[in-house]
Amino acid sequence: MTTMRLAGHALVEALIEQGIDTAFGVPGESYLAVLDGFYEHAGRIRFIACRHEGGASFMAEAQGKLAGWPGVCFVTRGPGASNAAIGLHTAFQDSTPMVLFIGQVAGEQRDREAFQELDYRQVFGPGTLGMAKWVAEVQHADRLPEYVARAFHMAMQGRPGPVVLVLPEDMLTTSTAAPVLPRAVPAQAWPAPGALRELRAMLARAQRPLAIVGGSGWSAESARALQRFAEAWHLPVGCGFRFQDTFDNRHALYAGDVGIGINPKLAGRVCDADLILAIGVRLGEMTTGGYTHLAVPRPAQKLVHLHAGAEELGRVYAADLLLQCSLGVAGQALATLEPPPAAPRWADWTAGAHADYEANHDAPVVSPLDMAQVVKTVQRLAPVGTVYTNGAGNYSGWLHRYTRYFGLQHHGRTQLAPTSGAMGYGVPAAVAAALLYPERTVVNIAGDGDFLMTGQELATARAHGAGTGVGKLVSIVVDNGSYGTIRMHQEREYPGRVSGSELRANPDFAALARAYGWYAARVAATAEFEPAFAAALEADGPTLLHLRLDPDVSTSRTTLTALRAAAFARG
Ligand SMILES: Cc1ncc(C[n+]2csc(CCOP(=O)(O)OP(=O)(O)O)c2C)c(N)n1
Repeated sequence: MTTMRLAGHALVEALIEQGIDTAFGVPGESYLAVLDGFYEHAGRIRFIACRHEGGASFMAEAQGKLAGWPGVCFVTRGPGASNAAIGLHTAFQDSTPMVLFIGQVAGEQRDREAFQELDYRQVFGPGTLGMAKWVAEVQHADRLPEYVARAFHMAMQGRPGPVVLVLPEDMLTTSTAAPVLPRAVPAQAWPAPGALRELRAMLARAQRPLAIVGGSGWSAESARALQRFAEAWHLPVGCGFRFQDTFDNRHALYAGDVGIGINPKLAGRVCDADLILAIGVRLGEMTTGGYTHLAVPRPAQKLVHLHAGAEELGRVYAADLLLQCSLGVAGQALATLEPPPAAPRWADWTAGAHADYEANHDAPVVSPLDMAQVVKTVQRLAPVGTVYTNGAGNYSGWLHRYTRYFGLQHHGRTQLAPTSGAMGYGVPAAVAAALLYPERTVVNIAGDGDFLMTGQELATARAHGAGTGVGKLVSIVVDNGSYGTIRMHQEREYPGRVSGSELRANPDFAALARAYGWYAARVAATAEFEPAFAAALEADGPTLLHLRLDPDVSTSRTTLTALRAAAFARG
Protein backbone atom coordinates (compact mmCIF):
# COMPACT_ATOMS: atom_id res chain seq x y z
CA MET A 1 0.00 0.00 0.00
CA THR A 2 1.30 3.45 -0.90
CA THR A 3 1.73 5.80 2.03
CA MET A 4 0.43 9.35 2.16
CA ARG A 5 2.78 12.01 0.77
CA LEU A 6 2.56 15.39 -0.90
CA ALA A 7 1.06 15.31 -4.37
CA GLY A 8 4.20 17.11 -5.59
CA HIS A 9 6.24 14.15 -4.35
CA ALA A 10 3.82 11.65 -5.87
CA LEU A 11 4.29 13.37 -9.23
CA VAL A 12 8.06 13.03 -9.06
CA GLU A 13 7.67 9.35 -8.12
CA ALA A 14 5.44 8.87 -11.14
CA LEU A 15 8.10 10.42 -13.40
CA ILE A 16 10.79 8.14 -11.98
CA GLU A 17 8.55 5.16 -12.72
CA GLN A 18 8.19 6.45 -16.29
CA GLY A 19 11.96 6.16 -16.66
CA ILE A 20 12.72 9.85 -16.30
CA ASP A 21 16.02 10.59 -14.56
CA THR A 22 16.42 14.19 -15.76
CA ALA A 23 13.86 16.98 -15.93
CA PHE A 24 14.57 20.48 -17.25
CA GLY A 25 12.93 23.67 -16.08
CA VAL A 26 12.97 27.05 -14.43
CA PRO A 27 11.60 27.06 -10.90
CA GLY A 28 8.50 28.96 -9.81
CA GLU A 29 6.67 29.40 -6.55
CA SER A 30 3.66 27.74 -8.15
CA TYR A 31 5.21 24.28 -7.95
CA LEU A 32 7.36 24.30 -4.82
CA ALA A 33 5.90 20.95 -3.76
CA VAL A 34 7.28 19.35 -6.95
CA LEU A 35 10.69 20.94 -6.42
CA ASP A 36 10.58 19.46 -2.94
CA GLY A 37 9.81 16.10 -4.55
CA PHE A 38 13.01 16.43 -6.63
CA TYR A 39 14.87 17.14 -3.38
CA GLU A 40 13.28 14.10 -1.75
CA HIS A 41 14.28 11.78 -4.62
CA ALA A 42 17.57 13.44 -5.55
CA GLY A 43 19.38 10.11 -5.92
CA ARG A 44 17.05 8.94 -8.66
CA ILE A 45 16.10 12.04 -10.63
CA ARG A 46 17.67 15.43 -11.18
CA PHE A 47 16.12 18.79 -11.95
CA ILE A 48 18.29 20.84 -14.28
CA ALA A 49 17.58 24.50 -13.54
CA CYS A 50 17.95 26.40 -16.81
CA ARG A 51 18.39 30.14 -17.38
CA HIS A 52 15.31 30.67 -19.54
CA GLU A 53 12.21 28.57 -20.12
CA GLY A 54 12.89 28.69 -23.86
CA GLY A 55 16.17 26.92 -23.17
CA ALA A 56 14.50 24.49 -20.77
CA SER A 57 11.74 23.53 -23.19
CA PHE A 58 14.26 23.12 -26.03
CA MET A 59 16.31 20.86 -23.77
CA ALA A 60 13.30 18.71 -22.95
CA GLU A 61 12.43 18.56 -26.65
CA ALA A 62 15.98 17.48 -27.45
CA GLN A 63 15.75 14.87 -24.69
CA GLY A 64 12.59 13.51 -26.33
CA LYS A 65 14.23 13.46 -29.77
CA LEU A 66 17.31 11.67 -28.52
CA ALA A 67 15.65 9.14 -26.27
CA GLY A 68 12.44 8.55 -28.24
CA TRP A 69 10.83 8.86 -24.82
CA PRO A 70 9.06 11.98 -23.56
CA GLY A 71 11.35 14.79 -22.49
CA VAL A 72 10.11 16.53 -19.35
CA CYS A 73 10.01 20.25 -18.62
CA PHE A 74 8.67 22.21 -15.63
CA VAL A 75 7.79 25.90 -15.78
CA THR A 76 5.78 28.31 -13.74
CA ARG A 77 2.56 30.16 -14.58
CA GLY A 78 1.95 32.81 -17.29
CA PRO A 79 5.46 34.24 -17.83
CA GLY A 80 7.21 30.88 -17.53
CA ALA A 81 4.68 29.12 -19.71
CA SER A 82 4.86 31.89 -22.32
CA ASN A 83 8.64 31.57 -22.49
CA ALA A 84 8.36 27.80 -22.84
CA ALA A 85 6.04 28.01 -25.84
CA ILE A 86 8.86 27.81 -28.38
CA GLY A 87 9.94 24.34 -27.24
CA LEU A 88 6.36 23.15 -27.23
CA HIS A 89 5.80 24.39 -30.77
CA THR A 90 9.01 22.73 -31.88
CA ALA A 91 7.99 19.44 -30.27
CA PHE A 92 4.68 19.65 -32.11
CA GLN A 93 6.15 20.39 -35.54
CA ASP A 94 8.95 17.87 -35.03
CA SER A 95 6.58 15.20 -33.65
CA THR A 96 8.72 14.87 -30.54
CA PRO A 97 7.33 13.21 -27.41
CA MET A 98 7.42 15.71 -24.55
CA VAL A 99 5.47 16.55 -21.41
CA LEU A 100 5.39 20.15 -20.23
CA PHE A 101 4.25 20.66 -16.65
CA ILE A 102 3.01 24.13 -15.74
CA GLY A 103 2.42 25.41 -12.22
CA GLN A 104 -1.01 27.01 -11.93
CA VAL A 105 -2.77 29.36 -9.53
CA ALA A 106 -4.69 27.68 -6.74
CA GLY A 107 -8.14 26.38 -7.63
CA GLU A 108 -9.83 28.84 -5.30
CA GLN A 109 -8.31 31.74 -7.28
CA ARG A 110 -9.15 30.43 -10.75
CA ASP A 111 -10.84 32.68 -13.31
CA ARG A 112 -10.08 35.91 -11.40
CA GLU A 113 -7.06 36.67 -13.60
CA ALA A 114 -5.11 35.94 -10.48
CA PHE A 115 -1.38 36.62 -10.42
CA GLN A 116 0.14 35.18 -13.64
CA GLU A 117 -3.02 33.21 -14.36
CA LEU A 118 -3.59 31.83 -17.84
CA ASP A 119 -6.02 29.29 -19.19
CA TYR A 120 -3.60 26.83 -20.80
CA ARG A 121 -6.34 24.91 -22.55
CA GLN A 122 -7.03 28.09 -24.49
CA VAL A 123 -3.38 29.06 -24.96
CA PHE A 124 -1.94 25.68 -25.98
CA GLY A 125 -5.10 23.63 -26.50
CA PRO A 126 -5.53 21.32 -29.46
CA GLY A 127 -7.84 23.99 -30.90
CA THR A 128 -4.78 26.13 -31.61
CA LEU A 129 -3.67 23.43 -34.07
CA GLY A 130 0.01 23.20 -33.51
CA MET A 131 1.13 23.61 -29.91
CA ALA A 132 0.06 20.51 -27.99
CA LYS A 133 -1.70 17.20 -28.56
CA TRP A 134 -3.51 17.46 -25.26
CA VAL A 135 -3.76 20.00 -22.43
CA ALA A 136 -5.25 19.03 -19.09
CA GLU A 137 -5.47 20.53 -15.63
CA VAL A 138 -5.12 18.05 -12.77
CA GLN A 139 -7.78 18.97 -10.21
CA HIS A 140 -7.45 16.04 -7.81
CA ALA A 141 -4.17 14.73 -6.45
CA ASP A 142 -5.55 11.20 -6.35
CA ARG A 143 -5.88 11.26 -10.13
CA LEU A 144 -2.24 12.27 -10.79
CA PRO A 145 -1.19 8.72 -11.79
CA GLU A 146 -4.00 8.54 -14.34
CA TYR A 147 -3.06 11.92 -15.87
CA VAL A 148 0.68 11.19 -15.97
CA ALA A 149 0.18 7.77 -17.56
CA ARG A 150 -2.16 9.24 -20.16
CA ALA A 151 0.25 12.09 -20.86
CA PHE A 152 3.09 9.67 -21.55
CA HIS A 153 0.92 7.45 -23.76
CA MET A 154 -0.39 10.42 -25.71
CA ALA A 155 3.06 11.90 -26.18
CA MET A 156 4.31 8.67 -27.78
CA GLN A 157 1.36 7.04 -29.52
CA GLY A 158 0.19 7.82 -33.03
CA ARG A 159 2.11 10.86 -34.25
CA PRO A 160 4.32 11.65 -31.23
CA GLY A 161 4.15 15.15 -29.81
CA PRO A 162 3.92 17.39 -26.76
CA VAL A 163 1.36 17.21 -23.98
CA VAL A 164 0.74 19.86 -21.32
CA LEU A 165 -0.26 19.02 -17.76
CA VAL A 166 -1.31 21.97 -15.61
CA LEU A 167 -0.78 21.70 -11.85
CA PRO A 168 -2.82 23.94 -9.53
CA GLU A 169 -0.68 24.97 -6.59
CA ASP A 170 -3.18 23.80 -3.97
CA MET A 171 -3.54 20.41 -5.64
CA LEU A 172 0.22 19.88 -5.38
CA THR A 173 0.25 20.57 -1.65
CA THR A 174 -2.52 18.13 -0.72
CA SER A 175 -1.63 14.70 0.57
CA THR A 176 -2.38 11.61 -1.45
CA ALA A 177 -1.93 7.88 -1.25
CA ALA A 178 -2.23 7.63 -5.04
CA PRO A 179 -0.31 4.61 -6.33
CA VAL A 180 2.52 4.80 -8.85
CA LEU A 181 1.48 3.27 -12.15
CA PRO A 182 3.88 1.15 -14.21
CA ARG A 183 5.82 2.64 -17.10
CA ALA A 184 3.69 3.42 -20.14
CA VAL A 185 4.59 1.22 -23.08
CA PRO A 186 3.32 2.82 -26.29
CA ALA A 187 1.07 0.74 -28.49
CA GLN A 188 2.54 0.09 -31.95
CA ALA A 189 0.18 0.04 -34.93
CA TRP A 190 0.89 -2.22 -37.93
CA PRO A 191 -0.53 -1.52 -41.40
CA ALA A 192 -3.36 -3.58 -42.85
CA PRO A 193 -2.11 -6.66 -44.75
CA GLY A 194 -4.08 -5.62 -47.83
CA ALA A 195 -2.31 -2.26 -47.88
CA LEU A 196 1.08 -3.95 -47.82
CA ARG A 197 0.02 -6.20 -50.72
CA GLU A 198 -1.07 -3.12 -52.67
CA LEU A 199 2.25 -1.44 -51.94
CA ARG A 200 4.07 -4.45 -53.36
CA ALA A 201 1.95 -4.34 -56.50
CA MET A 202 2.68 -0.62 -56.94
CA LEU A 203 6.41 -1.20 -56.54
CA ALA A 204 6.23 -4.01 -59.08
CA ARG A 205 4.70 -1.59 -61.61
CA ALA A 206 7.09 1.32 -60.88
CA GLN A 207 9.91 2.54 -63.13
CA ARG A 208 11.48 5.29 -61.02
CA PRO A 209 10.56 4.90 -57.35
CA LEU A 210 12.00 7.12 -54.62
CA ALA A 211 11.63 6.70 -50.87
CA ILE A 212 11.60 9.76 -48.60
CA VAL A 213 12.01 8.67 -44.99
CA GLY A 214 11.93 10.47 -41.66
CA GLY A 215 9.63 11.35 -38.82
CA SER A 216 9.74 10.55 -35.15
CA GLY A 217 9.34 7.25 -33.33
CA TRP A 218 11.81 5.03 -35.17
CA SER A 219 13.40 2.23 -33.20
CA ALA A 220 16.86 0.95 -34.10
CA GLU A 221 15.32 -2.35 -35.14
CA SER A 222 12.78 -0.63 -37.35
CA ALA A 223 15.49 1.51 -38.99
CA ARG A 224 17.56 -1.60 -39.64
CA ALA A 225 14.58 -3.33 -41.21
CA LEU A 226 13.89 -0.23 -43.31
CA GLN A 227 17.39 -0.56 -44.70
CA ARG A 228 16.76 -4.25 -45.49
CA PHE A 229 13.54 -3.28 -47.30
CA ALA A 230 15.36 -0.61 -49.31
CA GLU A 231 18.13 -3.07 -50.16
CA ALA A 232 15.72 -5.81 -51.20
CA TRP A 233 14.01 -3.42 -53.61
CA HIS A 234 17.13 -1.44 -54.48
CA LEU A 235 15.32 1.81 -53.73
CA PRO A 236 16.99 5.20 -53.68
CA VAL A 237 16.33 6.73 -50.26
CA GLY A 238 16.21 10.42 -49.39
CA CYS A 239 15.76 11.74 -45.85
CA GLY A 240 13.11 14.34 -45.04
CA PHE A 241 13.93 17.83 -43.78
CA ARG A 242 16.02 17.56 -40.61
CA PHE A 243 15.48 13.82 -40.36
CA GLN A 244 18.78 13.17 -42.09
CA ASP A 245 19.81 10.49 -39.61
CA THR A 246 16.90 8.14 -40.40
CA PHE A 247 18.85 6.37 -43.16
CA ASP A 248 22.60 5.82 -43.20
CA ASN A 249 24.09 8.60 -45.32
CA ARG A 250 27.10 6.39 -46.14
CA HIS A 251 24.88 3.74 -47.76
CA ALA A 252 25.04 3.24 -51.54
CA LEU A 253 21.25 3.75 -51.75
CA TYR A 254 21.35 7.17 -50.07
CA ALA A 255 20.14 9.99 -52.30
CA GLY A 256 20.44 13.03 -50.00
CA ASP A 257 18.21 15.21 -47.87
CA VAL A 258 14.86 16.44 -49.10
CA GLY A 259 14.64 19.78 -47.32
CA ILE A 260 15.75 23.41 -47.41
CA GLY A 261 18.62 23.92 -49.82
CA ILE A 262 17.92 20.55 -51.46
CA ASN A 263 20.42 19.39 -54.05
CA PRO A 264 18.75 20.62 -57.28
CA LYS A 265 19.49 17.23 -58.87
CA LEU A 266 17.57 15.49 -56.09
CA ALA A 267 14.71 17.97 -56.42
CA GLY A 268 14.63 16.99 -60.08
CA ARG A 269 14.42 13.33 -59.13
CA VAL A 270 11.56 13.94 -56.71
CA CYS A 271 9.69 15.56 -59.61
CA ASP A 272 10.68 12.87 -62.13
CA ALA A 273 9.94 9.87 -59.90
CA ASP A 274 6.87 7.87 -60.88
CA LEU A 275 6.36 6.55 -57.35
CA ILE A 276 7.11 8.39 -54.11
CA LEU A 277 7.16 6.33 -50.93
CA ALA A 278 6.85 8.86 -48.12
CA ILE A 279 7.71 6.78 -45.07
CA GLY A 280 7.20 8.44 -41.71
CA VAL A 281 7.63 11.99 -42.97
CA ARG A 282 4.95 14.65 -42.93
CA LEU A 283 4.41 15.97 -46.43
CA GLY A 284 5.07 19.50 -45.22
CA GLU A 285 6.31 22.62 -46.94
CA MET A 286 10.02 21.86 -46.52
CA THR A 287 9.84 18.26 -47.76
CA THR A 288 7.72 19.07 -50.81
CA GLY A 289 9.65 22.11 -52.04
CA GLY A 290 6.87 24.42 -50.89
CA TYR A 291 4.21 22.01 -52.20
CA THR A 292 5.67 22.22 -55.72
CA HIS A 293 7.77 19.06 -56.17
CA LEU A 294 4.60 17.22 -55.29
CA ALA A 295 1.66 19.08 -56.80
CA VAL A 296 -1.29 19.85 -54.52
CA PRO A 297 -3.68 18.14 -54.10
CA ARG A 298 -2.99 15.39 -56.65
CA PRO A 299 0.71 14.83 -57.40
CA ALA A 300 1.87 13.76 -60.85
CA GLN A 301 3.79 10.94 -59.16
CA LYS A 302 2.01 7.98 -57.63
CA LEU A 303 2.12 8.62 -53.91
CA VAL A 304 2.24 6.16 -51.01
CA HIS A 305 2.20 7.76 -47.58
CA LEU A 306 3.02 5.81 -44.45
CA HIS A 307 2.58 7.74 -41.22
CA ALA A 308 1.81 6.99 -37.58
CA GLY A 309 -0.91 9.62 -37.25
CA ALA A 310 -4.32 9.08 -38.82
CA GLU A 311 -4.81 12.87 -38.96
CA GLU A 312 -1.68 13.24 -41.08
CA LEU A 313 -2.82 10.79 -43.77
CA GLY A 314 -4.69 12.60 -46.50
CA ARG A 315 -4.08 15.98 -44.83
CA VAL A 316 -2.84 17.72 -47.98
CA TYR A 317 -2.43 15.16 -50.72
CA ALA A 318 -4.79 12.76 -52.38
CA ALA A 319 -2.36 9.84 -52.14
CA ASP A 320 -2.78 6.56 -54.01
CA LEU A 321 -2.18 4.46 -50.92
CA LEU A 322 -2.22 5.31 -47.22
CA LEU A 323 -0.71 3.14 -44.50
CA GLN A 324 -1.16 3.97 -40.86
CA CYS A 325 1.77 2.50 -39.01
CA SER A 326 3.91 3.33 -36.00
CA LEU A 327 7.49 4.03 -36.98
CA GLY A 328 8.77 1.76 -34.22
CA VAL A 329 7.64 -1.16 -36.42
CA ALA A 330 7.37 0.42 -39.89
CA GLY A 331 10.66 -1.07 -41.08
CA GLN A 332 9.64 -4.57 -39.99
CA ALA A 333 6.27 -4.16 -41.71
CA LEU A 334 7.91 -3.06 -44.98
CA ALA A 335 10.53 -5.78 -44.73
CA THR A 336 7.75 -8.41 -44.89
CA LEU A 337 7.17 -7.47 -48.53
CA GLU A 338 8.41 -10.31 -50.64
CA PRO A 339 11.24 -8.87 -52.78
CA PRO A 340 10.98 -8.89 -56.56
CA PRO A 341 12.04 -12.16 -58.25
CA ALA A 342 14.53 -10.36 -60.53
CA ALA A 343 16.72 -7.31 -60.03
CA PRO A 344 14.51 -4.22 -60.31
CA ARG A 345 14.68 -2.29 -63.57
CA TRP A 346 15.62 1.01 -61.90
CA ALA A 347 19.24 0.14 -61.01
CA ASP A 348 20.61 3.05 -63.07
CA TRP A 349 18.12 5.48 -61.52
CA THR A 350 19.20 4.45 -58.02
CA ALA A 351 22.90 4.59 -58.83
CA GLY A 352 22.38 8.00 -60.42
CA ALA A 353 20.66 9.32 -57.32
CA HIS A 354 23.57 8.28 -55.14
CA ALA A 355 26.10 9.69 -57.61
CA ASP A 356 24.25 13.01 -57.49
CA TYR A 357 24.48 12.92 -53.69
CA GLU A 358 28.23 12.29 -53.80
CA ALA A 359 28.77 15.04 -56.36
CA ASN A 360 26.90 17.46 -54.10
CA HIS A 361 29.77 17.12 -51.61
CA ASP A 362 32.10 18.86 -54.04
CA ALA A 363 32.39 22.46 -52.96
CA PRO A 364 33.98 25.49 -54.58
CA VAL A 365 36.82 26.93 -52.48
CA VAL A 366 35.77 30.01 -50.51
CA SER A 367 38.17 32.30 -48.69
CA PRO A 368 39.16 33.39 -46.17
CA LEU A 369 36.76 31.09 -44.27
CA ASP A 370 35.37 28.09 -46.10
CA MET A 371 32.32 26.72 -44.27
CA ALA A 372 32.28 23.53 -46.36
CA GLN A 373 35.80 22.79 -45.16
CA VAL A 374 34.78 23.64 -41.58
CA VAL A 375 31.97 21.08 -41.62
CA LYS A 376 34.08 18.45 -43.36
CA THR A 377 36.87 18.98 -40.82
CA VAL A 378 34.42 18.61 -37.93
CA GLN A 379 33.21 15.34 -39.38
CA ARG A 380 36.73 14.05 -40.00
CA LEU A 381 37.92 14.78 -36.46
CA ALA A 382 34.80 14.23 -34.34
CA PRO A 383 34.40 10.76 -32.84
CA VAL A 384 31.95 8.27 -34.30
CA GLY A 385 28.47 8.82 -32.90
CA THR A 386 28.92 12.57 -32.41
CA VAL A 387 25.60 14.40 -32.05
CA TYR A 388 25.17 17.52 -34.20
CA THR A 389 22.80 20.30 -33.22
CA ASN A 390 21.70 23.50 -34.90
CA GLY A 391 18.91 26.04 -34.88
CA ALA A 392 17.64 28.10 -37.80
CA GLY A 393 19.69 30.18 -40.18
CA ASN A 394 21.57 29.91 -43.45
CA TYR A 395 24.66 28.66 -41.61
CA SER A 396 22.81 25.37 -41.04
CA GLY A 397 22.80 24.77 -44.79
CA TRP A 398 26.49 23.84 -44.74
CA LEU A 399 25.89 21.36 -41.92
CA HIS A 400 22.94 19.78 -43.72
CA ARG A 401 24.77 19.55 -47.04
CA TYR A 402 28.13 18.23 -45.95
CA THR A 403 27.46 16.11 -42.87
CA ARG A 404 27.09 12.38 -43.43
CA TYR A 405 24.80 11.27 -40.63
CA PHE A 406 24.89 7.69 -39.46
CA GLY A 407 21.59 5.85 -39.68
CA LEU A 408 19.89 5.96 -36.30
CA GLN A 409 20.20 2.19 -35.93
CA HIS A 410 23.92 2.71 -35.28
CA HIS A 411 24.09 5.38 -32.58
CA GLY A 412 20.50 6.52 -32.13
CA ARG A 413 19.66 9.99 -33.32
CA THR A 414 22.67 12.14 -34.14
CA GLN A 415 20.86 15.12 -35.65
CA LEU A 416 19.13 17.50 -33.27
CA ALA A 417 17.67 20.19 -35.50
CA PRO A 418 14.25 21.87 -35.43
CA THR A 419 11.96 21.16 -38.36
CA SER A 420 10.01 24.05 -36.84
CA GLY A 421 12.85 26.35 -37.91
CA ALA A 422 13.15 27.72 -34.39
CA MET A 423 16.19 29.92 -33.87
CA GLY A 424 18.00 29.31 -30.61
CA TYR A 425 17.44 25.55 -30.61
CA GLY A 426 21.01 24.39 -31.10
CA VAL A 427 22.71 25.53 -27.88
CA PRO A 428 20.15 24.11 -25.43
CA ALA A 429 19.82 20.94 -27.51
CA ALA A 430 23.59 20.50 -27.32
CA VAL A 431 23.64 21.10 -23.57
CA ALA A 432 20.83 18.57 -23.09
CA ALA A 433 22.59 15.98 -25.26
CA ALA A 434 25.87 16.48 -23.40
CA LEU A 435 24.16 16.13 -20.02
CA LEU A 436 22.12 13.08 -20.99
CA TYR A 437 24.95 11.26 -22.81
CA PRO A 438 28.19 12.40 -21.16
CA GLU A 439 30.17 9.79 -23.08
CA ARG A 440 29.19 11.29 -26.44
CA THR A 441 30.71 14.28 -28.16
CA VAL A 442 28.26 17.01 -29.13
CA VAL A 443 28.91 19.69 -31.73
CA ASN A 444 26.60 22.66 -32.06
CA ILE A 445 26.72 25.03 -35.01
CA ALA A 446 24.91 28.32 -34.42
CA GLY A 447 24.50 31.61 -36.25
CA ASP A 448 25.26 34.82 -34.37
CA GLY A 449 21.56 35.71 -34.27
CA ASP A 450 20.66 32.17 -33.39
CA PHE A 451 23.24 31.87 -30.60
CA LEU A 452 22.19 35.07 -28.87
CA MET A 453 18.64 33.81 -28.40
CA THR A 454 19.63 31.04 -25.97
CA GLY A 455 23.35 31.48 -25.34
CA GLN A 456 22.73 31.96 -21.64
CA GLU A 457 22.43 28.18 -21.38
CA LEU A 458 26.23 28.06 -21.54
CA ALA A 459 25.88 28.68 -17.81
CA THR A 460 23.60 25.65 -17.42
CA ALA A 461 26.22 23.55 -19.17
CA ARG A 462 28.92 24.71 -16.78
CA ALA A 463 26.74 24.35 -13.72
CA HIS A 464 26.14 20.68 -14.47
CA GLY A 465 29.53 19.71 -15.87
CA ALA A 466 28.47 19.22 -19.49
CA GLY A 467 31.40 18.40 -21.77
CA THR A 468 33.82 17.71 -18.93
CA GLY A 469 33.96 13.93 -19.32
CA VAL A 470 34.79 11.60 -22.18
CA GLY A 471 32.35 13.33 -24.50
CA LYS A 472 33.23 16.87 -25.54
CA LEU A 473 30.92 19.81 -26.07
CA VAL A 474 31.78 22.31 -28.77
CA SER A 475 29.72 25.25 -29.97
CA ILE A 476 30.75 26.82 -33.28
CA VAL A 477 29.29 30.31 -33.71
CA VAL A 478 29.19 31.53 -37.31
CA ASP A 479 29.24 35.31 -36.95
CA ASN A 480 28.35 37.18 -40.13
CA GLY A 481 26.99 40.26 -38.30
CA SER A 482 23.63 39.60 -39.83
CA TYR A 483 20.32 37.79 -39.69
CA GLY A 484 21.70 36.37 -42.89
CA THR A 485 18.69 34.30 -43.94
CA ILE A 486 16.43 37.32 -43.84
CA ARG A 487 19.03 39.39 -45.66
CA MET A 488 19.08 36.72 -48.37
CA HIS A 489 15.29 36.94 -48.77
CA GLN A 490 15.52 40.74 -48.81
CA GLU A 491 18.12 40.73 -51.58
CA ARG A 492 15.85 38.46 -53.61
CA GLU A 493 12.63 40.39 -53.07
CA TYR A 494 13.79 43.96 -52.31
CA PRO A 495 17.38 44.11 -53.65
CA GLY A 496 19.71 46.58 -52.00
CA ARG A 497 17.14 47.63 -49.40
CA VAL A 498 18.60 46.30 -46.17
CA SER A 499 16.08 46.65 -43.38
CA GLY A 500 16.15 45.10 -39.91
CA SER A 501 18.49 42.28 -40.88
CA GLU A 502 21.80 43.68 -39.66
CA LEU A 503 23.29 42.62 -36.34
CA ARG A 504 25.41 45.56 -35.26
CA ALA A 505 27.41 45.56 -32.04
CA ASN A 506 27.61 41.81 -31.67
CA PRO A 507 29.58 40.80 -28.58
CA ASP A 508 33.00 39.25 -28.71
CA PHE A 509 31.64 35.70 -28.61
CA ALA A 510 34.92 34.18 -27.44
CA ALA A 511 35.14 36.62 -24.53
CA LEU A 512 31.48 35.98 -23.72
CA ALA A 513 32.09 32.23 -23.64
CA ARG A 514 35.10 32.66 -21.37
CA ALA A 515 32.95 34.70 -19.02
CA TYR A 516 30.72 31.64 -18.74
CA GLY A 517 33.75 29.47 -17.94
CA TRP A 518 34.05 27.92 -21.40
CA TYR A 519 37.26 27.64 -23.37
CA ALA A 520 37.14 29.75 -26.49
CA ALA A 521 39.06 30.65 -29.62
CA ARG A 522 38.56 32.88 -32.64
CA VAL A 523 38.81 31.58 -36.16
CA ALA A 524 39.05 33.96 -39.12
CA ALA A 525 40.52 31.67 -41.79
CA THR A 526 40.04 28.08 -42.89
CA ALA A 527 43.54 26.99 -41.89
CA GLU A 528 42.94 28.13 -38.30
CA PHE A 529 39.89 25.95 -37.87
CA GLU A 530 41.41 22.47 -37.72
CA PRO A 531 43.88 23.18 -34.88
CA ALA A 532 41.19 25.07 -32.96
CA PHE A 533 38.68 22.24 -33.28
CA ALA A 534 41.30 19.60 -32.47
CA ALA A 535 42.15 21.52 -29.29
CA ALA A 536 38.44 21.67 -28.42
CA LEU A 537 38.29 17.88 -28.67
CA GLU A 538 41.17 17.66 -26.20
CA ALA A 539 39.87 20.24 -23.73
CA ASP A 540 38.65 19.22 -20.29
CA GLY A 541 35.60 21.43 -20.57
CA PRO A 542 33.25 22.87 -23.19
CA THR A 543 34.64 25.08 -25.94
CA LEU A 544 33.18 27.82 -28.11
CA LEU A 545 34.77 28.64 -31.46
CA HIS A 546 33.94 32.08 -32.78
CA LEU A 547 34.06 32.06 -36.60
CA ARG A 548 34.00 35.32 -38.58
CA LEU A 549 32.19 34.81 -41.89
CA ASP A 550 31.96 37.36 -44.69
CA PRO A 551 28.23 38.26 -44.80
CA ASP A 552 28.31 38.15 -48.60
CA VAL A 553 28.79 34.35 -48.39
CA SER A 554 25.06 33.75 -48.13
CA THR A 555 24.65 29.99 -48.58
CA SER A 556 26.64 26.99 -49.75
CA ARG A 557 25.45 27.83 -53.25
CA THR A 558 25.33 31.62 -53.66
CA THR A 559 26.37 35.08 -52.48
CA LEU A 560 24.37 38.20 -51.63
CA THR A 561 26.05 39.97 -54.55
CA ALA A 562 24.80 37.31 -56.96
CA LEU A 563 21.29 37.33 -55.47
CA ARG A 564 21.06 41.12 -55.71
CA ALA A 565 22.34 41.14 -59.29
CA ALA A 566 19.81 38.46 -60.27
CA ALA A 567 16.97 40.39 -58.58
CA PHE A 568 17.89 43.63 -60.38
CA ALA A 569 18.18 41.73 -63.66
CA ARG A 570 14.64 40.38 -63.15
CA GLY A 571 13.52 44.00 -62.77
C1 LIG B 1 12.71 32.27 -33.06
C2 LIG B 1 12.80 32.71 -34.49
N1 LIG B 1 12.73 34.03 -34.77
C3 LIG B 1 12.84 34.45 -36.05
C4 LIG B 1 13.01 33.56 -37.06
C5 LIG B 1 13.13 34.03 -38.52
N2 LIG B 1 14.50 33.77 -38.97
C6 LIG B 1 14.84 32.67 -39.66
S1 LIG B 1 16.46 32.58 -39.98
C7 LIG B 1 16.75 34.08 -39.27
C8 LIG B 1 18.13 34.66 -39.23
C9 LIG B 1 19.13 33.75 -38.60
O1 LIG B 1 20.29 34.50 -38.37
P1 LIG B 1 21.63 33.84 -37.87
O2 LIG B 1 21.38 32.94 -36.74
O3 LIG B 1 22.62 34.90 -37.63
O4 LIG B 1 22.07 32.90 -39.08
P2 LIG B 1 22.38 33.27 -40.61
O5 LIG B 1 21.12 33.18 -41.36
O6 LIG B 1 23.00 34.65 -40.63
O7 LIG B 1 23.35 32.22 -41.04
C10 LIG B 1 15.57 34.63 -38.76
C11 LIG B 1 15.51 35.93 -38.05
C12 LIG B 1 13.05 32.19 -36.72
N3 LIG B 1 13.18 31.24 -37.64
N4 LIG B 1 12.97 31.80 -35.43
